[in-house]
Amino acid sequence: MIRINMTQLRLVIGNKNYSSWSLRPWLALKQFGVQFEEIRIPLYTPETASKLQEYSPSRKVPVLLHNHQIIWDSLAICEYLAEEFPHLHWWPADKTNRALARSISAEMHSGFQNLRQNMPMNCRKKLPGKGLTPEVQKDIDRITSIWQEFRQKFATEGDMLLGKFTIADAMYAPVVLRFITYDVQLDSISKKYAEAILELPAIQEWIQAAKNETEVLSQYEF
Ligand SMILES: N[C@@H](CCC(=O)N[C@@H](CS)C(=O)NCC(=O)O)C(=O)O
Repeated sequence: MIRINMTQLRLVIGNKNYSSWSLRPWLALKQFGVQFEEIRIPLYTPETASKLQEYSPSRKVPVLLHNHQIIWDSLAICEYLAEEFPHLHWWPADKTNRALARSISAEMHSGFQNLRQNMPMNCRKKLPGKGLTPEVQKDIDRITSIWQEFRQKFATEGDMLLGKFTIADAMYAPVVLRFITYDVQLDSISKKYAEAILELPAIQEWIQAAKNETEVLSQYEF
């Protein structure tokens, strides 16, 4: 049964060590200074299905609960937040740049399956070289070509993909954490962008919380 008694923003997430989709809206909320309550449901336990069922129509995380509304799926949640708090500029103000930001966000949301499958997010671990198949390298090459193109284009406007932090950065932040875990070799521009993401206080907070978690999901450990 879906709980409908809700007036504040609440974000339902999975394990911080493993749930890359949860990190995306969580990071965007933190970056834009929006207060929210966090509901963490550890994934793949005997209780997970019944707990997810309480909140999530898709039985997946993340889910946002706000003003009697349930919004699920990371990108839909970010889009909802952008409409709900427009003064915070979750997307670039310029229409052309907004379309670019949306294009790379959608590309992340619907693609890079080889990377996702072979290099699952695991903030606690260091697994240099693991999972690096030729198909994964193709995903990495596409991601770093996006980072290079955007960082060169918006170099004078800030350290993030389109200068200031936008939803596009929230979408790519988990990739930065994967690149660190698997020690993926990066060109200098991509390395600098990865470092800028890693320096965000909210990312540090997430990593620290992930390290404090005790659940171990064997399917994401090699
Ligand atoms: N397209 C969804 C993907 C959500 C997703 O796959 N979430 C995973 C955790 S990262 C999940 O809830 N898995 C639980 C399950 O599949 O039972 C999004 O963008 O939010």
